Amino acid sequence: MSEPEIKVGKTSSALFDRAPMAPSMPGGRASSSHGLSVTDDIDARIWERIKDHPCFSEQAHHYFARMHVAVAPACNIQCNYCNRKYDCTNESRPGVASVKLTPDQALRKVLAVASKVPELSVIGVAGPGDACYDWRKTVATFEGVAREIPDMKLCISTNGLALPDHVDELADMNIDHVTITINMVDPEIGAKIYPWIIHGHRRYTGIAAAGILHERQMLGLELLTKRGILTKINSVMIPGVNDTHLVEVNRWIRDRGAFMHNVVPLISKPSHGTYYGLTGQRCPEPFELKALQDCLDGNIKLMRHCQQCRADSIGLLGDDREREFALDQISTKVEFDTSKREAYRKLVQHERGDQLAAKLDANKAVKSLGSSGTLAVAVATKGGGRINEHFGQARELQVYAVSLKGITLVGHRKVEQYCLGGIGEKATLDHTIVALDGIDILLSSKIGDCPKKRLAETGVRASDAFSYDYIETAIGALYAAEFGGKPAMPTALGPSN
Ligand code: CLF
Ligand code: SF4
Repeated sequence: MSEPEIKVGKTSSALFDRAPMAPSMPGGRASSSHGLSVTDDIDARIWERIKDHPCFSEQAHHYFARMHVAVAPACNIQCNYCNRKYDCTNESRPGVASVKLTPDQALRKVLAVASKVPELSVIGVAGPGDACYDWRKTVATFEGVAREIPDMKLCISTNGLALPDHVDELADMNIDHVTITINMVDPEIGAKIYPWIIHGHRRYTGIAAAGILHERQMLGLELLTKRGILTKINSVMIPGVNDTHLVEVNRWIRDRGAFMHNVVPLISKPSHGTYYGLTGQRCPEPFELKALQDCLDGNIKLMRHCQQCRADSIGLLGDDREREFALDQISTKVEFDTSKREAYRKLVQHERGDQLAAKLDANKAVKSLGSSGTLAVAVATKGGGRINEHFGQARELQVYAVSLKGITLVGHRKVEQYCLGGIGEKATLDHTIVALDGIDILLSSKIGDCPKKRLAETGVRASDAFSYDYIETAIGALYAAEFGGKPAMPTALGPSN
């Protein structure tokens, strides 16, 4: 039986304590209140273009899914964080092998997934090499998808070197969302990230290679901006190499019309066999990443919900389903069934209006308290903006920071599934406790007494009292209880037991 109400007490607020504005970052500024990243600062025409794209809109990622088709294995550069035996680390977790597809196989898989996953709204080519370098396969895939499912959004991710050659074709194919990975604007720094590139049938190394890459990336971005294509810039944060430099990158891309900046942490282990992995290059700590993101916030829209997806990811961000769609289990003749898709869209249209209203109300209430208190809240969710996942089933938790500035999604923490076959694993819980470092409160739709007690011993208050509530509504109520003297009453379906 779970407690109906969280006992509020002194918060550790470690997430805030450990994430000061990075002093060495030029132009550093405190975090703005861009948690309301959907409609408050975006014009209606742009909102129409991003509202169903899970990466370009934080709100959309609660409702819509992307599917990556791994049709582009060839690459024209070498990044020190990439080993080509693995997925492209621009857009994937290294060490996870991709299934490479031909364009025909990709189309068959897209049709099968679109029939079964009504949330699917975007087909992306994100490697495992470079979508613009392996261009013919990218085009053949998109032509097939556009022919069979005309309302599907198409999206690519690229290192930018071959991008300027294809901007007109991208526009002709109605590709409205492009991601370029830009890690530097100074070739001297670039030479520490890229040992070589192939350009115009020639191989370049060192500063010359990085200089060409930089020029092509900036040209590609400018051309996309001219064509009105929405461009997101991914930057890999590499401590001691480009971490403080990313402030400069942010300024360059903003000046050239980028829509959004997504700073992702380097993922590097010796077992990945990459240059950085083998030479001991460290990855940034979560608080370092947050400090950099806070420093950049307000200059340009920031993405904070990126999953660093595999090149063959399928599903809502954070709820990958690629294992359900092995190619050999998909029939050679797939009938595309649109009915589920249409019904789902109608449902979402209604639901997201409610969610947005709840989010705005909760933010208003938090700000109106005028408190200097802060809270860090982790949430188990399967989407829809609700607390709707059991603690024992969650494989990731979304992290929200609450302060005078409002309620902001600041990232996510990967956890292992605690409950397997109805039994909780102690070792798994120990890992989860480490992953919850700095978190004050954990919200899920259900949690057993045993893990709840163990989490409480480590300072994390866990509750399922807000089961199926909107996330922001629950967090707002908790914040009011903590800092405004109001009881934290569950507001939707009430306490579970
Ligand atoms: Fe894929 Fe990238 Fe398109 Fe999204 S992923 S090509 S923009 S459809 Fe999204 Fe994945 Fe982050 Fe990429 S969460 S890694 S940002
Ligand atoms: Fe690897 Fe992608 Fe870099 Fe190419 S662009 S080397 S595939 S991370």
